[in-house]
Amino acid sequence: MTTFESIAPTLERQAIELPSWAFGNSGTRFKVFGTPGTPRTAEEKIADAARVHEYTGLAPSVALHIPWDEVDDFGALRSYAEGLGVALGTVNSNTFQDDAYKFGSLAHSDAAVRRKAIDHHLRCLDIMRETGSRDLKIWLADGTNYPGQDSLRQRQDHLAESLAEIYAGLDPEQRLVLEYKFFEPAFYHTDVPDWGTSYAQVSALGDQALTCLDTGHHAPGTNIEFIVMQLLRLGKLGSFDFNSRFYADDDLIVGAADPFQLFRILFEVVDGGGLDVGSPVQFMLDQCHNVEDKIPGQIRSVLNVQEMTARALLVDRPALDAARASHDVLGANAVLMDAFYTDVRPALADWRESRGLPRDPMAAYLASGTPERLAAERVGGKQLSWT
Ligand code: PSV
Ligand code: MN
Ligand code: MN
Repeated sequence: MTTFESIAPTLERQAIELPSWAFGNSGTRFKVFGTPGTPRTAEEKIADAARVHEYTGLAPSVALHIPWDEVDDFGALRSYAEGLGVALGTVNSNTFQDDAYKFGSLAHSDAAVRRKAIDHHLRCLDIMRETGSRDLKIWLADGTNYPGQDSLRQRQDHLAESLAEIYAGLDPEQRLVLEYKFFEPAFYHTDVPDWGTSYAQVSALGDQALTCLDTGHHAPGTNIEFIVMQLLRLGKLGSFDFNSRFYADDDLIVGAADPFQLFRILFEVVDGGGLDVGSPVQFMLDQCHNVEDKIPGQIRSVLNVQEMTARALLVDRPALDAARASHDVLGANAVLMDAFYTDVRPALADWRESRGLPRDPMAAYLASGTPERLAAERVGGKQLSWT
């Protein structure tokens, strides 16, 4: 039997990066609803992220999105964040909101558009030097809507050339992570639709280029944990964007739609060394809170990841190995399910308390008076949105 005490050191170093955009208003193409207390500046978003860390001890860094988090002085933003106990993390590029990118960005047929998109990424690398960030995360909206619209092959070649130029701009400690997504906003083809394409592209670049796996970016029924295993096995799993989905790229709270899937993913992470000291895997959330409050939404999210990580770590490894070796199919399955069905919440509450954190971070935050204070203070100015 695996004890909670034996898994505590691994839980202790768990870190989940929060996306700045989770604290802004968001919605669907039908409506973006405002929420009282929503940040109006990049600083206010970071302050909210720091609150999630203060209550959970799980979220020591916050990812930025450029230009959504554009400020005059990124060094000052870094000092501000550090003063609140969090670091600035992954920088996300954005080549999907500009008219110039109507037909693509890094994979566009026109060299002038590719130039503009490459320069944007090189500027992101400069920002990362000021913020102290390691990772440049690239998600591209590039693709086409109709068969024949553009050359699939040529776009892939252009993408490779563009990425090579960005890669050449990396400092030795910087990394490029290339995210894939099977559709949307393009509906016929997407230029980086799957892990294989991301893997092919980043492998051609070199060791500082890795793949980002967003859990919401797969077709229904995809065995995501298999992809996790394979990328870990190949040494190319750079980061996770955690969220959950019922239908498409829903960006709902991780572990909400399918906790068992999250468990299976984290079991493969544990198995593949993704939680070991020195692991290259960066754990991030990529979520939006359309109708629920944002800070509580992020608190719930990091706790969901922590709870499923604890369950995955509790798998009785010797018992599993023995069952597998003897081809005890149901026995092996039972070992996994026993861990999945273990309620780790009481042990986590005790452990949190022993580390000076609230037993119940959600209740503590809601009782703190902070939600009401933020709603009263943050009047005037323009609330920030996802876009
Ligand atoms: C768009 O699908 C997306 O949700 C990607 O997952 C990115 O990671 C995120 O936006 C931020 O650019
Ligand atoms: Mn993502
Ligand atoms: Mn997405």
